Amino acid sequence: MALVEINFDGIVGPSHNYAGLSPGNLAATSNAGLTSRPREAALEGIAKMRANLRLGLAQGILPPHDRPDERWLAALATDYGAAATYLKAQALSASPMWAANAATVSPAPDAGDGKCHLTVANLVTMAHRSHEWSETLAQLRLAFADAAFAVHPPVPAPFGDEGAANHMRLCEGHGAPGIEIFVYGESGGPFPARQRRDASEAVARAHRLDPAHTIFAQQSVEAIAAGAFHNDVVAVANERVLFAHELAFEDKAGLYADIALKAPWAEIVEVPAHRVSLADAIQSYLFNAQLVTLPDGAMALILPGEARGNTAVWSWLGEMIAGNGPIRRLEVVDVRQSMRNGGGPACLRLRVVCDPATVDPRFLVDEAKLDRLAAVIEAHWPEEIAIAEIGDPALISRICAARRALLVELELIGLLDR
Ligand code: SUG
Repeated sequence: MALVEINFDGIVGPSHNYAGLSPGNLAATSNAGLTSRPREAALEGIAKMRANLRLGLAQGILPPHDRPDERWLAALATDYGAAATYLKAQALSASPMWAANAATVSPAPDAGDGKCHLTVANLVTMAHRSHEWSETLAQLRLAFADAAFAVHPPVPAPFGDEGAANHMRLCEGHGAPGIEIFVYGESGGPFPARQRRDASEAVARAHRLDPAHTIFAQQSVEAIAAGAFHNDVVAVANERVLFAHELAFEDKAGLYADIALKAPWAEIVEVPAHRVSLADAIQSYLFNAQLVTLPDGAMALILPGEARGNTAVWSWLGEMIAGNGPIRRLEVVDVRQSMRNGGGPACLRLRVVCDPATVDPRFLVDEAKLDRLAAVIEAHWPEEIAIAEIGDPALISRICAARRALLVELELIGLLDR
């Protein structure tokens, strides 16, 4: 079977809320305190997956984590009842929905041992995300238990690693060997740089990548300062195309020269800052689109509605499509609830290039399964969470029951006993 790209979307958990936990993520901090709509959020995610299936793309899921994370609170010698309010919020966050931060993935053709490698991200920079890794590891070990895969535990602290959001792959076709670009940050701006070069280098070594086909590039300090807390807010790659903002990288000329050397067939589609400012790129999440290859070979950009709502972005995209570039089609999806926490279409998915027959089928979906998941969400997910409700025991039991119902539907109830 040929290798195909499967997008594994994080299902938005029943505890989705706006606690404003991520400094440097402007959407999350500016929406802090809003009332969230978990049911709507999860159904928006299901609708996005359905739309992608209808485009002929392969689709998988990663279920929500156990929230509140009592294991983490126990390690802090407390529990949900007794914990300080900020710890409650950090223990309850539905942040595992952003599957692009679950792991870094190197497909088999790039690895020295011919396996598809996944390294779980440690997410150590943000407290509410620092405890995701253990359940992510448990899920990935189940989903990718086949000998075709090697699933690695996270790089140790303090070397921050935020997974595929800071990693891009260029190749002539998904199943062909490619070059892998790891984008790291250096401190300097007002916000934390979440991806450390040491972590990226450790992941590349663990994945047995050929240094001749690997690039480490620094994200621009200016982009981080403007609110690009991950590279995937200012750049995205698919097969031979890199789609990036002019100000995404600290040493753009050096990176482009390295790409020309290591991947001479690559095409760079750059959006100039005089057409789309960094602020517009970040507000609209233009680059947090899913750049995908459709079954007919054409490339499509799956954009959040906010990109259509931004005049500078939409007019640039209109001209791009009218021209003769490699990206031929625009698809717009509504993931507004996730966007308010700084998570666009690309944040919600982890790309894995593999033979689908080697993946545990419980992690793959078709439309019929999505219908069943939507029914569980309709029946169990809270309609709203007001920020003052975060300590409410009735809400907590509802959140736990909702997740349990979903795991039963997915036949993944074993995840409860991890
Ligand atoms: O890590 N938001 C996430 C958004 C992650 C987006 N992912 C990618 N760009 N790939 C983050 O900042 C906000 C949660 C809160 O504040 O409750 C949050 O964690």
